[in-house]
Amino acid sequence: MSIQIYVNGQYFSKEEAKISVFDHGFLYGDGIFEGIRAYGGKVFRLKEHIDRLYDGARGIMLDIPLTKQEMVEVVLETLRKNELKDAYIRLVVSRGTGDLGLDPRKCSNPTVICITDKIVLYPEKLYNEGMEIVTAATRRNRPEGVNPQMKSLNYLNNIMAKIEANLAGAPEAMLLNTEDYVVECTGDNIFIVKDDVLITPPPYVGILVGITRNAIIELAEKIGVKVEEKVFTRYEVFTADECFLSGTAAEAIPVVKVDGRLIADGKPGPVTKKITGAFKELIKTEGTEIYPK
Ligand code: PXG
Repeated sequence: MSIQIYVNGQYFSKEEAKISVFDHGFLYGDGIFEGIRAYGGKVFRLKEHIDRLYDGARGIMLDIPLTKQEMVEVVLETLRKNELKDAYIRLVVSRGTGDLGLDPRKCSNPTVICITDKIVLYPEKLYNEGMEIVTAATRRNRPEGVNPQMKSLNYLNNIMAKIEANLAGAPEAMLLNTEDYVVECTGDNIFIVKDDVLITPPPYVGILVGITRNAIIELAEKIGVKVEEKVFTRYEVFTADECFLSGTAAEAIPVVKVDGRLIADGKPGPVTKKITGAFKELIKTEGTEIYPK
């Protein structure tokens, strides 16, 4: 059976789900999106994802034609139509169909899309043994421009860094901001551990404030790991005791080598293991039921 995709209130097969070539999401990357996960029939932190979507819409002055509650229903209904319990969910809201000019006033109806599908993860080996990442020469775009806090459809900054990762044969690339501080990776937030303190960059340096990142900060505090949101440099990653990445797709994944430098002994560390384990428990217990009893 082909998957059913929500487009502006109707469901279409993968082959039939289409948008206009005049959609400004396509022409200009004018829009926003979300990547969400469902585990065992429960959608993880759905409210937080919907809130971030609507915050991004406010940032680009896009009026989403649905209430937040209606958007929640779109997500749940699309999952039900596809009979999914474990899934990756992609919400996209674009400016909609306009003319060839930039002016968003020419776009009267935003396009709303919800795609739900099975998830493809990093290979299991990377979770057990950790992965190797590289620093991209491409810098994270400045918050004064397209603020990284908005999950905008303009992902070229991240894609260019991803190409650098691909060229280096690494699954992820670490990005610095224009002040040389580490900010995040192309599709993941970054954490280091130094002297038993968990450190991650603060939002203002230019990161997507990850839903997974926030969950990990909460978990760490709960299990007695001290957390600090502060800036750090590439050198502090090389000399960290531990490093890991977080994201909806990747969950929490250890990093054991950066630009050829082993992190400590090159094995996933104890804090990383504790947090990864706690996160695996959290996703089992928490979430919005797709099929309420
Ligand atoms: N930073 C960036 C730039 C992201 O795009 C995260 C951090 C993690 O945020 P969450 O809320 O998911 O914990 C993301 C999320 C992919 C892919 O293919 C990843 C994301 C978006 C789209 C695709 O890996 N990112």
